Amino acid sequence: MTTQLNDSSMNIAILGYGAIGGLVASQCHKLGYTYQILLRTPEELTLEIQDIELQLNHIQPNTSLIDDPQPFDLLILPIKAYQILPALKSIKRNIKPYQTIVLLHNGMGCIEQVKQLLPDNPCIAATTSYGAYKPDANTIKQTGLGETHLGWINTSQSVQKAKIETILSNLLPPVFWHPDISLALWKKLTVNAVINPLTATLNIKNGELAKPNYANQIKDIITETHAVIQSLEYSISFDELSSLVKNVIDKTADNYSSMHQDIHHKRRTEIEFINGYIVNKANELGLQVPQNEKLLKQVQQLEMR
Ligand code: KPL
Repeated sequence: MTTQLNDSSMNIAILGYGAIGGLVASQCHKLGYTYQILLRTPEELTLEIQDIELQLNHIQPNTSLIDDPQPFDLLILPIKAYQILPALKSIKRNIKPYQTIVLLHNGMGCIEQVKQLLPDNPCIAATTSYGAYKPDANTIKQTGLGETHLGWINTSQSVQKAKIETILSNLLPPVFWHPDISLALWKKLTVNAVINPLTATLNIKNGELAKPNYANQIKDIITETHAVIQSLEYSISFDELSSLVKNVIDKTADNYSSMHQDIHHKRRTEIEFINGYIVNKANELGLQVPQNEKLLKQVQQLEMR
């Protein structure tokens, strides 16, 4: 169930219109929220969004330049992990301390950097399992319903927490709010650490990973990641992580992972923020993660080709 927000006092800015950004914009449109898409170059946009029931929606969102945004209260960043810091640096002079930043990306490693750059801003980290892709620049196809996990990673007394939580809860439902988002991020990281590099290096759809010939490699990646998570004292069992990964493989069987698509389209991947993050954490903790290291190198080699 969604809650209509009948006042327009909250302005939402969405950075770019990637697949998830497009879904967020479409939902803002449906709910009558005041929103804008921030762009690097001026553009009049028409987006075609095909929802999970194959229904087509056309939206013409307000747009503004990233250097000259219209006023906003909430800035959502549904972009690649490696784009977060450069984007926030380029928009920093237009960011006021009362504006809430929402990080919505695959991988880990950005939170500390964002906190350093914008120490006074309220900030939320989110992770979603919604599936979507863009067959061309202005078309977004939703491939799966997911769920979204969110948690405040920086807060201030002045921020209108309840209002912001209501808005975000309506955008990619169902949502789960966590007092500490870290474990939810680690769970999604484990899923991505298995599915993304394997599908990218083997050039297969997610569902292929259910075949028995990949079972040992998957088990090794999860074992390594689980050891890192345990060393950080987050409580989750190996079996829970394994069934989470298996569930996502089954639910997204017909999808190409985002990393597969990035390699296919010769784009940079998020490998440094996924398996690379696990390798860095393991090094800090004195743990060995050879499978994660191997996949990191293999994907980096594919990126260089
Ligand atoms: O998040 C994903 C991705 O492709 O990046 C998964 C969950 C693996 C779905 O494809």
